[in-house]
Amino acid sequence: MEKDLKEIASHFDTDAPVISVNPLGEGFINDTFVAATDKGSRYILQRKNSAIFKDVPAMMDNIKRVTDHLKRKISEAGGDPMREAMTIIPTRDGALYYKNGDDYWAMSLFIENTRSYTAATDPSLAYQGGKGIGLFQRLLSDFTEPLADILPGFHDMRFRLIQWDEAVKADKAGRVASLVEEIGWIEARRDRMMEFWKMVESGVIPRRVTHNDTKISNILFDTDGEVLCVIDLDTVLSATALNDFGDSIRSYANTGEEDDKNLDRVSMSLEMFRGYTAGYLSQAGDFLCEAERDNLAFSALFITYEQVLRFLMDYIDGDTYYRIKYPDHNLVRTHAQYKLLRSMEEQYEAMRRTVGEELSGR
Ligand code: GN1
Ligand code: MG
Repeated sequence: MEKDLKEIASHFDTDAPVISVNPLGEGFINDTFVAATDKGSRYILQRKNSAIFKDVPAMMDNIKRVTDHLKRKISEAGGDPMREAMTIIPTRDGALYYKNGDDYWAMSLFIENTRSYTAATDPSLAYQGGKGIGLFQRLLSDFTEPLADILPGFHDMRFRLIQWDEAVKADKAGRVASLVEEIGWIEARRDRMMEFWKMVESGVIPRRVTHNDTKISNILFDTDGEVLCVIDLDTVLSATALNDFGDSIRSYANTGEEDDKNLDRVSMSLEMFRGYTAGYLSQAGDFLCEAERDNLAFSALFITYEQVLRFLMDYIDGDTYYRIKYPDHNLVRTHAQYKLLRSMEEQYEAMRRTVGEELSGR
């Protein structure tokens, strides 16, 4: 395996020969490795999941155009484009990916001397994360060339509910009969979720270039705690900015793990919510329209609901999408995310108030 991985890495335009390749991180979708050269330089090597990303070339083209734009803007503002944005490393033939059999591989520069987290440890970290995503969206607010829609229907509630209805009907893994209560959680909220989604469909809530997978592990922080760089750009798409905000809250403000078996640990921390909101608005406050501001708090409920739906749907389908570590992992994830959703619902008025305070305090 190591030998094959080195062979794969050798196709990319690294500054020196790669001498080792080791696994990194815990992604649910792609396989990620660190490749090191005999000069000491390091690179991220990824096998993209082509069952999920059906058009890896178009995805890599999106990422390249977005990172080029970010780098231009970062340089103009006097920042360091090699540390504050991802750098895609092409193959020696100048392609953005290397195809080996059915597998697509891509490489980027490893950004040294950074910190990453799987959970927010204090509100100032949440503030920095919010600032990072707000800045990411702001720097891309003048990116006007269309991006390829490489994941049709990704955060589209109408599409997700169609998929959901089909999954429940097909009952591929024979699990539906045991999931009456969980299925009820989805059904009870579908109208409210569609009410929100219709505002996106009608354009009342605009589409922008957004990240679409803003959990805390997808941001690198500097060693002094400042936000540095947004990574994992596979899902960069034209979508609502609220998806990014909501998905961040789902991640930063959860007092437990995404797949916590101990539901007593899971709740939404209003303090983390405030921290993230303040950081996000420090960058995004000026470009968000009225309807976006008004729905910031709701977007956290929306994306958490979507995540309950996606984990449960994958469990119903027989675990074909998300990588699982044990047989009922997707059901455990479903329960943990539902507990988080309930906690958000209980605190919804306080969340709205907090957004209002942070907006007026700017
Ligand atoms: C997946 O692969 P990873 O961990 O970055 C998923 C996200 C989910 C997330 C749940 C393309 O992200 O949408 O929110 O898991 N990515 C895709 O943690 O489906
Ligand atoms: Mg991802």
